[in-house]
Amino acid sequence: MTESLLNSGNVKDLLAKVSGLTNDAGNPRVKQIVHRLMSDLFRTIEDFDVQPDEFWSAVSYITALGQANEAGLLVPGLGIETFLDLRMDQAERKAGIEGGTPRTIEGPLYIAGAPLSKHDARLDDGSEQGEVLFMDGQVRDMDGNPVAGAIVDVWHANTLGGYSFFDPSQSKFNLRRRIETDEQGRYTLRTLLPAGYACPPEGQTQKLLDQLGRHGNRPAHIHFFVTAPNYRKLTTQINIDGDAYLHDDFAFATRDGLIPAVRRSSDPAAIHARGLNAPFAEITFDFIMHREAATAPNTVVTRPHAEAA
Ligand code: MBD
Ligand code: FE
Repeated sequence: MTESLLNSGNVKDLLAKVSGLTNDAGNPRVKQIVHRLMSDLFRTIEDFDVQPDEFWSAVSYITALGQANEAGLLVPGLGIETFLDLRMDQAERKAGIEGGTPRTIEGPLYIAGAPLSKHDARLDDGSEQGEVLFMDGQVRDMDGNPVAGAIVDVWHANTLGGYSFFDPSQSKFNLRRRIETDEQGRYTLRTLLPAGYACPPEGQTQKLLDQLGRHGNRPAHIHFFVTAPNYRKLTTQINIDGDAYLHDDFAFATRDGLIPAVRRSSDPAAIHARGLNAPFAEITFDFIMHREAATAPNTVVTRPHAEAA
């Protein structure tokens, strides 16, 4: 057994200098975290006897990941976004905040600035055929009071699993809307049932997933940000029940309480009443929000969001 280089004074000094621990400038927290990360990386290289060609293939991988704008896709694929959610849940429990609609990850495909309407919106631009979905629900607080004027910011994929903006074949803000709740805290919407998302098969995220023996599929889902003044921002999704990947999500976002019943309606009178000519689906989903609390971490996550040009 060769002795550990990591325990040698030389490498300890190297890591301290690398991380700026030997100077008085910079940011102390960044220094400590970089020191931990670099120490763990060096240890991994040593423990697994990582060869130079293996190491440089990892550098190429990270370069290509960034160039393909897939860093935000690999993060949920590696469970990191879910881990951040679990930590937020834990911090809230500590602050006495429990229950309400469970949070789940935002994912990388939100676009800010979708059209805003009052109480009701149609999300699809009418260019696609698919199963029409009517959704409705109420935003309430933990005491059961309706939250009037809440903004339900909703986004989802089309029937091919693609998101507008990222899929240039779709119209601007297709399947993306912001809906303001009415006096009873209610919202309604009309859209098309989405298909599940799959990582680009030739992409960098899928390349690593292949090495892990994993698929890159998500069950069909609909994303929401729900916000209202003096309430904690809720970031969540619902899953479409019955999807083959419902409990096998590559992004680990499925949670109990986020799989509402899908009611199918094929009654001719009901179809006619909706102005349709084919069976449709309905989902009712209420959002239960917590009042803002100074003792719990902010739920407004600052991360770059593209804005449609
Ligand atoms: C998605 O639609 C998504 O929601 C996540 C988390 C990752 C990739 C695609
Ligand atoms: Fe998504």
